[in-house]
Amino acid sequence: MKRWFIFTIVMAVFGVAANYATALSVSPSGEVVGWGVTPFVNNDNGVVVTDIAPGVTSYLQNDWAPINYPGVGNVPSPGGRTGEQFDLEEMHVRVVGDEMQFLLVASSEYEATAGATYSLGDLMLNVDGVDGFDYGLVTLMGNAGLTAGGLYDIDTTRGLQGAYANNPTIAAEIGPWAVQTGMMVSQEDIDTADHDYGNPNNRSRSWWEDNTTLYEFSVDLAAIDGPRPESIDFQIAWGCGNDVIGGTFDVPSGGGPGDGQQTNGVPEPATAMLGLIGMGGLAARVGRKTRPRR
Ligand SMILES: [Ca+2]
Ligand SMILES: [Ca+2]
Ligand SMILES: [Ca+2]
Ligand SMILES: [Ca+2]
Repeated sequence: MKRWFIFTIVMAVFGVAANYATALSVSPSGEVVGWGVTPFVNNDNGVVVTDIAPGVTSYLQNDWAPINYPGVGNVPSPGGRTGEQFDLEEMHVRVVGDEMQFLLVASSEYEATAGATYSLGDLMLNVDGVDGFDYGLVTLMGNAGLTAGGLYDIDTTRGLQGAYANNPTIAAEIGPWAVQTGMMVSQEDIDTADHDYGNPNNRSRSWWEDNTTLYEFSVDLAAIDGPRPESIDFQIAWGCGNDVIGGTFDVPSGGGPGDGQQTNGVPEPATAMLGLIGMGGLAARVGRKTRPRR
């Protein structure tokens, strides 16, 4: 018991240190450091895979859109090189301890232009299994004057701007793209990085994956009201509706010594101990990262 406790303390310190080292960076070969993810290595469209990096679920939508846009089909609107500016290309999701992390791969940093300039929306989350987004991670301070990186318990949301606001099919398919009002329940930094991916798929337009922006968003699952969600629907869209990426992520149960105690019916430790145990679990999970998820 005592040895286990010391192990937990050591791993907690290790976990905290690892937690602060989250600045997003990309290796010369294009691998996102700390994620083990190299964008564009898997060229499938509209699929979800778990074999790009251990513990990571990857939603692949490069050069593709889940919406069939008038005149161009399932590509970011309005198609071609302008549409590519709106391409939300990949989302990679994982949970480390109580932190749910999203790695978004996109063509533009917060704003893109097609006639007018439009903003990237917030990361909208449905956590309760009932239709409708419950929380939103605000991605850009300019959207509604809310705090960037803040996780908001949603009161009201914003509908699409621009032409697709008047297309009832597309407006309904995307729904809200940003938080209008709500209560901030936590806040974490948003990290970004840029990388030129050139022509990863040997298509006839090499420059379209240059100037790729990588975003890392973090959500504190402990800040979400109620029991830890078993699955979370997420979505992020441009305010104009020119592309949207989303999916359902199955949240792993905590794992590690903390969860073992709880499932064995041991009385709940004090809040501080929960934090320590969570950190131990985090470090243990990091240590097991070579184990494939499936
Ligand atoms: Ca693309
Ligand atoms: Ca896309
Ligand atoms: Ca909901
Ligand atoms: Ca691109």
